[in-house]
Amino acid sequence: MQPIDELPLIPTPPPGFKSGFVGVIGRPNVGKSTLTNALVGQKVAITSPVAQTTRNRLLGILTRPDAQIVLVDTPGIHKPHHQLGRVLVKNARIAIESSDAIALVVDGSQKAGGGDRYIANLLQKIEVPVILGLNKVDLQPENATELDRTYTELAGEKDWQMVKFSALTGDGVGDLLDILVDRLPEGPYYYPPDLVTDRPERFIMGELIREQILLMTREEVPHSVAVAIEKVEEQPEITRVFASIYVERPSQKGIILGKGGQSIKQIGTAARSQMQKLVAGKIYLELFVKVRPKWRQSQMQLSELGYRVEE
Ligand SMILES: Nc1nc2c(ncn2[C@@H]2O[C@H](COP(=O)(O)OP(=O)(O)O)[C@@H](O)[C@H]2O)c(=O)[nH]1
Ligand SMILES: [Mg+2]
Repeated sequence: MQPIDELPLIPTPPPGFKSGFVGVIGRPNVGKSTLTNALVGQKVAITSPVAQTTRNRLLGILTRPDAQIVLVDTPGIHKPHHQLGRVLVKNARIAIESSDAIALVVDGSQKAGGGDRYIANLLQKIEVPVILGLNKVDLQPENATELDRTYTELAGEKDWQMVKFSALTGDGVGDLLDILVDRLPEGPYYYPPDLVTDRPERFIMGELIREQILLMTREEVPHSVAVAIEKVEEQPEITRVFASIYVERPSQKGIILGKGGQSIKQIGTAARSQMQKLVAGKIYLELFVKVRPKWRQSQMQLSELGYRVEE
């Protein structure tokens, strides 16, 4: 018998196998996380109409017989105002520098703007191939010639390949995938073929709770929220999850709880039904709301809550 440490967890790839890291880059809200999920074929990243939904660099892993693509979903690139914002943008830059290819995602339902050009100029200085991905084509107006031209120009300047798709409907996502595989070098399996993300289940659970808070609360509350999974008790029939929701002010705690606890109940119910897809058996979810003033400004509290600059 083979000793256990020699068992092949990661198989040897067939000849000609392609693999690599693809940085998914773009302004906030253009659909980077939706695209990551669409390519992986499973929800690994949370999405919402609120800017800065994605806070941690997250890998979405897609394996097919001829290739393995490791998608690096990043927070959007923008001008930072907070310590948290600075950590997010710095991590996006690190992702750019360590990629084999870049998918620059833009909102194809609107003309190219200053934010897109700012990122395009950042990318001009790097060596790796860039694919310009026009997302949200399902929202394009009937006659989009003029709109498309603003992007063909942007891509033309830098000699980038351009592709149109909708991450939401899945239309055209296969074309993007083929282009990405085409651009990747030959390489090994970086991760076991059945893995879809590098994040532990606990992290995804916390994110699914945060997603519901983003969807149900408005204005300044979303950015002030962090979720920590305190305890997971796994039993054959049921998984018990205890999570804390951190906010910065007592007024925000009030909003999350809602009248007579109505909002927190709704958040819990919706998050539980999403989490149900992750585990076999039933889920019991208990949420606590806690006030931690200025957690976003404190490097120590940021790292305690799992936000780190990865160097
Ligand atoms: N109509 C439409 N909406 C999309 C599409 N892709 C993403 N969205 C929506 O745009 C919003 C932001 O998406 P998200 O993936 O969180 O953006 P990110 O900040 O770039 O990661 C969400 O409400 C998505 O549902 C698309 O192809 N079509
Ligand atoms: Mg995102």
